[in-house]
Amino acid sequence: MKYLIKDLANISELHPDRIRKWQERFHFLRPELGKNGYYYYSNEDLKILLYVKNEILKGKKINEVVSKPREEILKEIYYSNEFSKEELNIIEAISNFKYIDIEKRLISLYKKQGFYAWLKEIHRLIILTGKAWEKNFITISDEHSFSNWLKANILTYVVRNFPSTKPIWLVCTFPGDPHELGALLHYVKLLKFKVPARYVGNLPKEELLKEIKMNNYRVVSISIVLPKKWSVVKNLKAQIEKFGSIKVLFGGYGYKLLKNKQNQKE
Ligand code: B12
Repeated sequence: MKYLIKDLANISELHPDRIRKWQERFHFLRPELGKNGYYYYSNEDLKILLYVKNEILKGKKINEVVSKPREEILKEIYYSNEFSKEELNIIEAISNFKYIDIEKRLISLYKKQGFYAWLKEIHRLIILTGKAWEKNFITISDEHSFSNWLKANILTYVVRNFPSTKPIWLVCTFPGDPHELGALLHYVKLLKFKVPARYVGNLPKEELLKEIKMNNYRVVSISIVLPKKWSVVKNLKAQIEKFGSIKVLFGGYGYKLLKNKQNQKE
């Protein structure tokens, strides 16, 4: 991934003039000059810039922070115990779009250790990507493209391994919640248990209700990740149950939090 100075400014929330000044004075960034006359910065430049900013926020002087050679700063960032070496390789592959390396690992894991090891590894990749984003090792675009690729990868696996049958079980996310991966993993587990299920991901509420009303689903699984109020969850459940004897199940990270909160209240 290559960045223009305005991208660095947007991500780091530093003024472009300040970044330019630091670059001229301290030389810790090494942009390449493009044929069009623009400077292009690398992922490493971005990481160093964010590191310098954080150190200054902690109270250090810029001269002190950049007195070390660039290579040493990079080493410090990489080996700050946030991630293991193996995790750093994965993160590097994600930020350089080398998904093929990750795909090969997933295929080999599946062949050697089977379905549950494969599923566990995908779960680990999802969480690792989130942490890498939080720690500024990858951008939000990296996280989005990687999770889209993971989604495609999982769905391809489904098409190759499970016969299509008329579904009786619908799997979706809570309307408006873009976190589809948890729902998708839940769906794959259902298929593994030979449940004829359909996955529709994130639908607007009206479309979801229409889908349930028009088909004879016996169970609907709704995955909640983003925080929801109990009343909103109960309301959706009641709206679905009006269509007949349909079992409505909720699950996911946000649902676990909601239930814990509810239990504390009682
Ligand atoms: C991946 C991810 C994303 C990806 C989602 C990609 C995708 N297509 O799914 C992207 C980048 C899009 C994203 C965006 C956002 N995210 Co996000 N994201 C995550 C992350 C890293 C992982 C979530 C996940 O997929 N978990 C893995 C799944 C597999 O776990 P699971 O949900 O528990 O599901 C399992 C079981 O529970 C079960 N299950 C799931 N559903 C169901 C249903 C039923 C019925 C049953 C029985 C079981 C079941 O099966 C699954 C497999 O075992 C988490 C951080 C984290 N470490 O968890 C943040 C996190 C969920 N995100 C968060 C936030 C805030 C956002 C944003 C709002 C951030 C922002 N500021 O922009 C945006 C959403 C913007 C919007 N449009 O609203 C917060 C949520 C905070 C909260 N709930 O309190 C988290 C926790 C990060 C954080 N620490 O703040 N995110």
